[in-house]
Amino acid sequence: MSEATARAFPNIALVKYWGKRDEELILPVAGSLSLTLDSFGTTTTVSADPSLAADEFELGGTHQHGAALARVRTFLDLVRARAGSTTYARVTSVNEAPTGAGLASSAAGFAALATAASAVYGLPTDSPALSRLARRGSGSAARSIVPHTAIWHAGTSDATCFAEPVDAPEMAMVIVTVDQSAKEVSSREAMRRTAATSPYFRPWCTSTEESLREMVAACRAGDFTRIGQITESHALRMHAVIAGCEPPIRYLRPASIAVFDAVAHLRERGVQAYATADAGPNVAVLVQPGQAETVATELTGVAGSSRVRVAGAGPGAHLLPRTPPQARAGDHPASAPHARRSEAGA
Ligand code: 2P0
Repeated sequence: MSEATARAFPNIALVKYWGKRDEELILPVAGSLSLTLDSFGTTTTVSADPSLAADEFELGGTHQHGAALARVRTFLDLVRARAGSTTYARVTSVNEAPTGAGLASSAAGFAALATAASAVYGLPTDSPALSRLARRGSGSAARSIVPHTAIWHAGTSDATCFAEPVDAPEMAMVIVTVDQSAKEVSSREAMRRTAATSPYFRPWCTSTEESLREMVAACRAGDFTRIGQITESHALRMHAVIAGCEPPIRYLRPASIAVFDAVAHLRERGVQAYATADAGPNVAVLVQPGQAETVATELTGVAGSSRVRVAGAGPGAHLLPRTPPQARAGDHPASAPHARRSEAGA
């Protein structure tokens, strides 16, 4: 096959990945667990073309240069080396995640790229193989290969380090955007600095494995309350180990903390909601699907949050049939992102 198109979605970690024990292979210091979303997908087409003198990468209609292009080329070099191919490719990607929404576009991006490139270059397309390959582009992409709830095993080698599904109750996320500006320190750089300078890094590694074991048990038991409690604690622990860096890094802003407080206030009123945040100021709130709209309404406008969106659990990365672009617009029609504008942000 000389051309393939794949689609993948971002994921939000309930037990976070923060730190690598192998930078080259992207092996994490501990396992993690996440919810793949049904919104803000990335669609990527890979076309192998013998006439190309180098790989090309277009994102959202703009030709990419510099670091973004280099990262895609490095990834395709790995694919070609495994496939025994010397043919370059044109990569065309469209990312539906709103800029600055705090949704990990690299996870969806490399999950879609791994899926499409594996089809084009004839690499294995089973889920563990795709997860291992996507991981080499961006660690969290290993989890976006998997639908709904994914556990990413830290493993002990490339072969044993991949994500797979884990049984869990139905869950949804309310995404609260409090700041749309780009983060000052990339998560890749911040992970390095955390490992090198934060005195809390060792306990972070051991306690994350413990949190993961507890989280898997809570997921299998369908214990949403315990899942939520671990989610919120683990997110704050990640921000604590990051804050311990030198020089320090602080991703949460006063507005982020205000959302955490609003979520705690909802719990006092009996609403099951638990906050988490990645390497940025925006907050994702874990809820049961039936309460997503209520929680979204309650959080709209908190601390000047500009947008509140609801996302459900979504599919793993998958190839799209070769159809004209118009027909693809209806992919996952039941899961279109629900966006609402707050009074404050409108
Ligand atoms: C996570 N994050 O578990 C954590 C929580 C951000 C905070 O995975 O260096 O972009 O490409 O492997 O995958 C972001 O890390 O980092 C991330 P690389 P990646 O979702």
